[in-house]
Amino acid sequence: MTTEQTQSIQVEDDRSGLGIETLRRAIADNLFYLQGKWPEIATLNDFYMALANTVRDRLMPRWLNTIRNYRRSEVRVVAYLSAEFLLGPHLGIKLINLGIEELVRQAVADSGLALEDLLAQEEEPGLGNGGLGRLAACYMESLATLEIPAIGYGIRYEFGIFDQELRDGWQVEVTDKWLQYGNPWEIPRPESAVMVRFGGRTEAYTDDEGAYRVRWIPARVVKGVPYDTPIVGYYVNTTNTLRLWRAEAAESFNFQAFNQGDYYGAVDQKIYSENLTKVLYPNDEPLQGKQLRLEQQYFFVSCALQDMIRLHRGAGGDLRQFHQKFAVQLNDTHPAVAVAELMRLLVDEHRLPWDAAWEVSQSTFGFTNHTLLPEALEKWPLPLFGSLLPRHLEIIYEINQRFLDQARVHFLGDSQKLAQLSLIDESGERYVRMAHLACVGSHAINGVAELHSELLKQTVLKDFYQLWPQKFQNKTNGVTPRRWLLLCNPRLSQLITEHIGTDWVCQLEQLRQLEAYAEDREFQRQWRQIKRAVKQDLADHIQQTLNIAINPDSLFDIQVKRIHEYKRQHLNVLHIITLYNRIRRNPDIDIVPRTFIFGGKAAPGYIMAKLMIKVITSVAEVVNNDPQVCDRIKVVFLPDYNVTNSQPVYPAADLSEQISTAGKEASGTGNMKFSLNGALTIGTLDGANVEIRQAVGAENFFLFGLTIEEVQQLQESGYNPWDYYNRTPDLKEAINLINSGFFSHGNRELFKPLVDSLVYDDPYLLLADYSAYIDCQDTVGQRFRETDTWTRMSILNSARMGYFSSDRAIREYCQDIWHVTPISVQLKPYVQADA
Ligand code: 9GP
Repeated sequence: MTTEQTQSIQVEDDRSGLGIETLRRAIADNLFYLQGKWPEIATLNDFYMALANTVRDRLMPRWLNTIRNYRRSEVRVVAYLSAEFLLGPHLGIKLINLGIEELVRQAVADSGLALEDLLAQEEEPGLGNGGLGRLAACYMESLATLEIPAIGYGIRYEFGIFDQELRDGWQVEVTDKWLQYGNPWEIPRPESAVMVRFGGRTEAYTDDEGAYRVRWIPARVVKGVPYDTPIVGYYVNTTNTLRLWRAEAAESFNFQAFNQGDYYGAVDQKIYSENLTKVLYPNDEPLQGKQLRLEQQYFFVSCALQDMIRLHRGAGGDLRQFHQKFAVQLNDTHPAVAVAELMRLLVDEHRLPWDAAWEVSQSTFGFTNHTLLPEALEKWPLPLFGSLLPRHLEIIYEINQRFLDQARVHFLGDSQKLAQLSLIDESGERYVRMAHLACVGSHAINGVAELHSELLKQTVLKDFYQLWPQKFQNKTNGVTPRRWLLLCNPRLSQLITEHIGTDWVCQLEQLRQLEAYAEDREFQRQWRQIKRAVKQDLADHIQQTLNIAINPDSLFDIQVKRIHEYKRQHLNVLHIITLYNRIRRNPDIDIVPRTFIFGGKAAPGYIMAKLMIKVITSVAEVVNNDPQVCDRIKVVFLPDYNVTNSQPVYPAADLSEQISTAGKEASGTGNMKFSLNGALTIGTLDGANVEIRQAVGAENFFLFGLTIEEVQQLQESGYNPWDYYNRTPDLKEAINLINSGFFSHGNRELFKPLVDSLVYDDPYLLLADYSAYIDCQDTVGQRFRETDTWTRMSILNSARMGYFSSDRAIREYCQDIWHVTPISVQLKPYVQADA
């Protein structure tokens, strides 16, 4: 978009000007009036805040005009309910999506500053753990770009995912303080606060018309205050809202207690309430007994549904048509209690008959499952659930009874099947099964990659699939090309645009035109030159921050993601040690120099994952300081892996490690970001790897390892890792070296739990996949030496990744689940009377 075009849609308002001098003055004004500073005493952060507010002003007309659309009664709005939104830094993507990056860069330069320095000031909102939260962020961006009316609902955690520091090679968690300097991207809306109840009891009564009803008498009430963040689409006016809720005390100061001299008691309620949205729960930890987590889930779901009902009624809507106004997506089981809450609101508060309310609810909800891991399928102990949400438990019983009556007809005489389907797990201690509640209450259920969706039907949701095959769908994940190519890899983006034009940014399939250049010597040379330059940037960063010198011409072999046994970072470590042993055995051996780069956080309570970090950093210490090998192997652990830190990493990869045990990774999205940026993948047939391999071509993907069927067979036939250990000399040598204390200053105890788990148990089959992995890595090394072949494969990877755009995924959700259509937003000056 040209400057003229950008300007032609501005409203007549003195804060939307985009001239360079106007922008420079706006930054100076904001510095003075909002930050209360003049340039000489302003910090870089002051300038960042001034710039952020300048940009925010410029998106305001789009945002307000978009909000006007939600209010139109005939417009169906997507409501994406997610306990996590991992947005990443705002400023960079907003500049790109508004098409004003170069103008702002110049205005900032005219103020004597560098845009990059201001971008680096932003504390990203780390309101998510990893893939699931980041997916929600990609989807919000695509919804806006595709001009779909949508609202994201979630929690405004005061403390997001912890910051990770490394001390002596161990992960240390440090509190995230993303709000410490204020957040220019949000607007609190206290006037739209809602009340959320907890605990207490229920009581039956007869209403004025003689009908039997139930009322809920809560033990306490918390106020939910919305904070709105604009999500700007790419070169469109649509700017959707992410509405995050903060808990506050309904009455923040208890004067009765204060007057009686109980000063601390007087603020108790405030502290209790605010605790609710204090901190994000790290995943990968057992949830049972974590009452606060259930409180968080119910809190934001109740806020969201009350908000939607208010909006619907405000537009004159009838609650029997609520589902025509809103398509609500449940992002995993975290918001599943919404099914019971909507029923409560419709039946108890708005007096709809049960059957009508149930029809509305089922037509409203869709449910996305993101994992097959049993420990992540939420279930809440009945006593905990009942004491916190007594009315919801009654409603769930009622839903269950009606559901089981229906299922009974289908599975005549099969009481075991009914027990398996029930919303209540009664096999031992009793639990509410949240995935079952989500399935029963939704009209559509989807997995996040083809393989995962199939496995859902065969395993965890098998019984539901038998009952309702028509409800099941697949929606393979996608990532937004704006952040994950255009923003994070400007050099490559420019090269692509020079050859195929700009359409790829919104139609990623257009990348296929690059296939024509895959053999072109000059294009290959430019492609390589860019990869070399971004690798050099990362190498410089690593040198500056970690004081490790790495060779930009070495093969950058990267594994960045949460640390988890199923993701098998320790298999990668076994390969490093194998190479190390080869060099020690034969110092003149000719191997391709490699830099192994890791990044990722371990859940604070996941001891084995933390030990995996320690083993990586310990191997790094030895290898990087061994003069015999350190010009051929380097190992780097990048601390505090988050969205900001990940952006320079994907473009710099030669090799992307996607090596989970087959059947464990639902999809993965990092795999897509790497491949889009021209990395080749070494991977198993797991999650979206399967589809990535199909898309890029088997010859452009390094496949290894057991298939799901082979994993199952091996486990059923009695897998014995000890045998693999004994009969594979290189493996034995690598494991023995860890066990000997070689990497732990002679301490043989340190890694014993990790080694014992591998040789005696190995639930994720590292030892069974080891040989195939090493062989495949040897092929990678050979292929990397064939520079032209490697470059061609790299180009073809990018060229064929079009399918994995979040725009494609969102179009599918819109068509198959939400039944919503785009509506373009007209920019009118914001006039009160028209609102
Ligand atoms: O583990 C999955 C990951 O494979 C997937 O890409 C992501 C987005 O769909 O969701 C992750 N699941 C969770 O974080 C928790 O269920």
